[in-house]
Amino acid sequence: MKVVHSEAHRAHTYAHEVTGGLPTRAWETVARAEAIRAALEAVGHDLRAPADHDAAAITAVHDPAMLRYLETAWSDWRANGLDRATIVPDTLPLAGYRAGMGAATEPASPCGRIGYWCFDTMTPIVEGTYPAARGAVDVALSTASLVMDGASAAYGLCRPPGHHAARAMFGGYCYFNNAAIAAQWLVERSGARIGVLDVDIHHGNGTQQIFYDRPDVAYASLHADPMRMYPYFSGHADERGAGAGLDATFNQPLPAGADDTTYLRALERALDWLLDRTDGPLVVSLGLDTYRDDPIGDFALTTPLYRVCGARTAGTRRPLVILQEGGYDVATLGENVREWLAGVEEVGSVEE
Ligand code: SP5
Ligand code: ZN
Repeated sequence: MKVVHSEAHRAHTYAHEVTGGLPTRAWETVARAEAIRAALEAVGHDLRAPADHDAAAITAVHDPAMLRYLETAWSDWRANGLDRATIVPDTLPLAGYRAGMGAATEPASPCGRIGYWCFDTMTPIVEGTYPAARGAVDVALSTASLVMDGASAAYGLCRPPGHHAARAMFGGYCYFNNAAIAAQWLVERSGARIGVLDVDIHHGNGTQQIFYDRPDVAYASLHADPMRMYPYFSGHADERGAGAGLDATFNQPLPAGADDTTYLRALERALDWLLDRTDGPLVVSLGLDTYRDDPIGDFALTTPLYRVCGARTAGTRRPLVILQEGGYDVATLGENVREWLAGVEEVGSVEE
């Protein structure tokens, strides 16, 4: 299979994220993407670098002011004499802050700006973050191009991931929403109704928010019930879209300990639902944090199931734009991605 990956992610590196107010080890690491790349190279996948893309594809789904923020955050921080390895917010504009008073405006202070755009404390900005995030978007768009040019499936090794980034907010290790940017790009070029299948263990709040009121991109997600897991505030079964987008969002929150059988049944429901509502390519937000040993997940999936999941997804016979999201057990991450892609290839009609 054609695989797109970029070296730019390597400069997006930091030792700690902040959880519960304390510095804790960073889960979203350089080693994750390197493990995937090595595992795919070892079995002969066809790796290539992405093409550069300009910002128009980003501002098609994100607030241009958020792009400007991410582009300037580091230099602004340094220009203000703030000397630290990473930027993390400490003051956040919750809905209640300005309830009944109109929206907040972006402050001038670097400490205020990060809280205005970033919704959690585990998505640090370092010097290499912006180039890495742009590189991940390039990976997603180059992967989508391969599919528009006729590939039945292609895989983009996006890092940082994207599905928690909303139109005007980032977080959850995500800066730009790679999958949403690819889906929007596919809508514009194919004129088809596009599906997004999100199998990361965390609800893709950003992708859902971006397309919530739109009928032309259908979003289906299987994830840990937000009552118990990050991102906590979205992903309930009664969130089904709004306005013209009503019934174009499908959430299946799953219990702790969800096993292969439970999961596969939910996946099949999501695929049937997507087939009914779309007629073009599927974008897959591929998270492997559903794996039994994932350090931040609580599902019980096994490596052989990933091959079955890839095969069932390819069984839709829709072109697949497969983009990397989460997955934090570095020891098994490469083989779990490899197995998912092997399942896709097993169904056939994937050239080379
Ligand atoms: C793309 C993606 O998967 N983002 C996920 C962000 C989730 N961050 C929550 C991390 C919480 C870590 N808690 C540690 C629990 C140890 N058992
Ligand atoms: Zn995740």
